[in-house]
Amino acid sequence: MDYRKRPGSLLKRYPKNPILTAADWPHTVNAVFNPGAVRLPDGTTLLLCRVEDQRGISSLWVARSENGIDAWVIDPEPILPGKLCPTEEIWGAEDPRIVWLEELGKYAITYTAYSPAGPAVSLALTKDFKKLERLGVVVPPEDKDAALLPRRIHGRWNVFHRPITALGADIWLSESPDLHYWGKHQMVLEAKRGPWWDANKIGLAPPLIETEQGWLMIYHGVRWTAAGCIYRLGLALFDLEQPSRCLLRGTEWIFGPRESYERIGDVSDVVFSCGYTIGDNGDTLNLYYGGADSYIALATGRISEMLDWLGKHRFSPA
Ligand code: M1P
Repeated sequence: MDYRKRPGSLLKRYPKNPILTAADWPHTVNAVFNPGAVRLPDGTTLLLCRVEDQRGISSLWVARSENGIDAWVIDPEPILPGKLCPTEEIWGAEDPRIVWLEELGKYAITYTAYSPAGPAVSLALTKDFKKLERLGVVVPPEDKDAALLPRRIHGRWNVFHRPITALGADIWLSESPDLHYWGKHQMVLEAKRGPWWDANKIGLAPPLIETEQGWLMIYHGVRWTAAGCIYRLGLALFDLEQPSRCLLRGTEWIFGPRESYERIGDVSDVVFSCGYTIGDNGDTLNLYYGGADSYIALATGRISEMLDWLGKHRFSPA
């Protein structure tokens, strides 16, 4: 019996998970996980999958499906790092987040560019997931888990990201007038301390979701145990016009490793999400996530229920 099965979960797993694995790739790879996601104008779901080869280097591959569940068609080549690999990503590209920028008519892909200098956040723009316009490193190492907001706020672009500082691994926000020069860096969500599920290390999961109540953030929290880390997902809400201002933070995690494809893999006990699509009703959230750094899985929930839950499970610092 699985004692962790709990009724009323905010996110329901697709029963035939995992939906994509290394076995789906046209050649031998080690693992397929942590995809960015977007629904294209024709309704197709596009996943930008992190594919780790048998050297240990990751690249980003486009996979498309009409229903977002199965019959994935995988591009013949990775889109990143690409043939002209810049030095900041000679150890690969990882964990992409995709946001549609209406003002530019382009998708922004923020991803971890990995090199001997450490992981950094890089930004590329694309209209079609074929040609890329590289803007390069946005914030230097050590930093990752980044996503833009989809529109300017008071004339500025905003990027959430997760640097490692003397204080630890917390979520920060930076602003830019032009997507090239970034400043006004500030910490916006601090990892807790002590026994909490989100103590010591947190990071942005997929891009934030714009709602009438604020920017809904799904973030991962890392619990360190004697047996290793447990990566789980929780919720927070940020002010629409002042996105550095956290309005609500949930007390408990809402989704954690439970099934074998989340519990057993290259890194066990990990659920790690970089992307979602939203259904035509504007409320259904299809959350794509990596299980155990090995597989891609899908869970579905409702944004409205997440907001209700957050109002009832708000964290108040003691
Ligand atoms: O192994 C779990 C995750 O570890 C890293 O995430 P973070 O630095 O936020 O803890 C990343 O390498 C991620 O890809 C991986 O899933």
